[in-house]
Amino acid sequence: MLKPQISATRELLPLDGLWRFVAGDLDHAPGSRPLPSTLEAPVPASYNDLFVAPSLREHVGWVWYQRTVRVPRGWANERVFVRVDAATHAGRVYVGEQLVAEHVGGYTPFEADVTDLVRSGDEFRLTIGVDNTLTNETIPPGTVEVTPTGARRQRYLHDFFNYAGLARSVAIYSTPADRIEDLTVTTEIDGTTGVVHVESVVDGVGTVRLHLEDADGDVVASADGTSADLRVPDARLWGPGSPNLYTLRAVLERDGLLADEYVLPVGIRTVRVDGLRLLVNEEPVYLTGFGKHEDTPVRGKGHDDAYLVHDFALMGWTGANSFRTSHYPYAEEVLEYADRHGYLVIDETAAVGLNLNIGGGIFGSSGTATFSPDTINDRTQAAHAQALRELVRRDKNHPSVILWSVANEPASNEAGAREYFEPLIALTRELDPSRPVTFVNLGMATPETDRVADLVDVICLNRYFGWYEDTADLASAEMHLEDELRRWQDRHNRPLIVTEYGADAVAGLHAVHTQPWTEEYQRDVLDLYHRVHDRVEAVVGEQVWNFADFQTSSAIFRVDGNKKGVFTRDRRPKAAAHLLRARWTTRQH
Ligand code: GCB
Repeated sequence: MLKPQISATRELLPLDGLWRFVAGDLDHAPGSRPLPSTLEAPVPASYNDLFVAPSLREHVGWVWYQRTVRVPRGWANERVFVRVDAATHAGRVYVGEQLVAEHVGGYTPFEADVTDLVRSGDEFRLTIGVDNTLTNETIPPGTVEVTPTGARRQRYLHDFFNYAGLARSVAIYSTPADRIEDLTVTTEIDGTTGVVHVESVVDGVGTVRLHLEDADGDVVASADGTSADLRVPDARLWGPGSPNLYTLRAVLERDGLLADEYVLPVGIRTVRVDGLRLLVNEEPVYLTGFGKHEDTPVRGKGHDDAYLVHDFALMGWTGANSFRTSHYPYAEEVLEYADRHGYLVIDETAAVGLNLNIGGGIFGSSGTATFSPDTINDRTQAAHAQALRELVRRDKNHPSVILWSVANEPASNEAGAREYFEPLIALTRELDPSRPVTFVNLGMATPETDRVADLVDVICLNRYFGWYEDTADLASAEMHLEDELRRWQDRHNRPLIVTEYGADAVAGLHAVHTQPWTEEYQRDVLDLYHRVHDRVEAVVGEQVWNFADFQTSSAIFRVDGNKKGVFTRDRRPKAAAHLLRARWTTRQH
């Protein structure tokens, strides 16, 4: 699904800014009249932390956004689309009273062709409903319970606040009647020649002509057709720290005239697994970096270019070369930035919390089977498959994305896990045979009890020795970590990435003794992992949990959120950040 853009033939009108806003069910048909409220909410932003009323922060169900939109005068002969980059977790779009789009899944875009409903130069009322409800059959899952006082309360199994609303941009855009609907780019390297394979989907009539330009704007290769190879002699490869990008100019010609143009950055690179190694451009890579969150004060999960740039600046300062989009697909702007700045990305679906025997990283057995007709079931699996399709459809052209993560910490040790995951992993490979696939394993599923790991190319492990286990006993933590990593290596003989390791630390809390929650303790936990990573051959990456402190649901083991950030929520470094910088800026990868 191509991101809207301004090109020689396309226009884009962002609708970011303040929208009228109301929470709750409407007593009239959506879109039929102005919203009955004086509240206004910014787009993009989660709505939860904007206001002071607890009922809005903890709201369960639908909220409504509305504004008027004037269609640019010059769009008379164009097709017009409404595009929503994300509505968390379900969205409905109305043009006037007409329902034009419905979508489930909170972190991937959707759109509607509204050409027949709007007129260039005229205004229309745009209303978007957003539902934050999570059930056993959504990705991520959750359950709505009724409290003793009769209030509805959303429960969920993931350890981050259930921020909701329109956290990414909304826009209308135009395309010509004949248009390029989709482009799929894959790359290979043949000696010193880069081969760029482009599959185009055309909606309408015309001939596709492709031109690849280098950074100076010179055309280095051209080809025609909906399935074409562009060969680039002496290609400058895209890689970690060397973000060489070409520009693919895809043109649709009809009767010798320009019908449509779409411009796409292209990085020529390969990625594959070879034994214990993860290879990018046939060179072994070692990932350093973080599991992150889209999380900032006030905005919640709202995309913000200032935080985008600052977070990457801080990651660069630590020497990180990678991150995981834990635990959902991030805004496309994040991946575009990673492409331009040479970061390696593990791209994850929102399948987090498929585990009824863990909550917020805390082990505990509810005794309920995770995979069963009443819990995580066939319909959850169907929603999960759709989440994978939409992830790959959106992110397939980003060179920064080197690994698809199917899920975070499912109950991969429980009965039914293999039956649930085997088709999903196969689907991911079918959707994109060009990238390796992973899932992120949790500590309860050991090499001996896990039922899924042999199905993936790279095994990602979240481990909390020194925090949830071996608390305040770092010598045992080091021994147990090494022992377990070696068991994974021996059993599966494939690359391991430690995608989570860390400890909570309250910034400013210090101690000379081994004292959990202090900055020194957090630093020492990371340090012990590093010693072990360096001793175990199969470990090809380390991503600390987390880049920054983030908000969670309220719990007695959370202090205004999760404090495992090496930066505070306002992005100030804790002692651990300096440790990472010392290691990652000097380490030979
Ligand atoms: C985990 C989860 C992550 C939590 C983390 C923790 O294993 O993947 O979402 O935030 O543990 O801090 O408990």
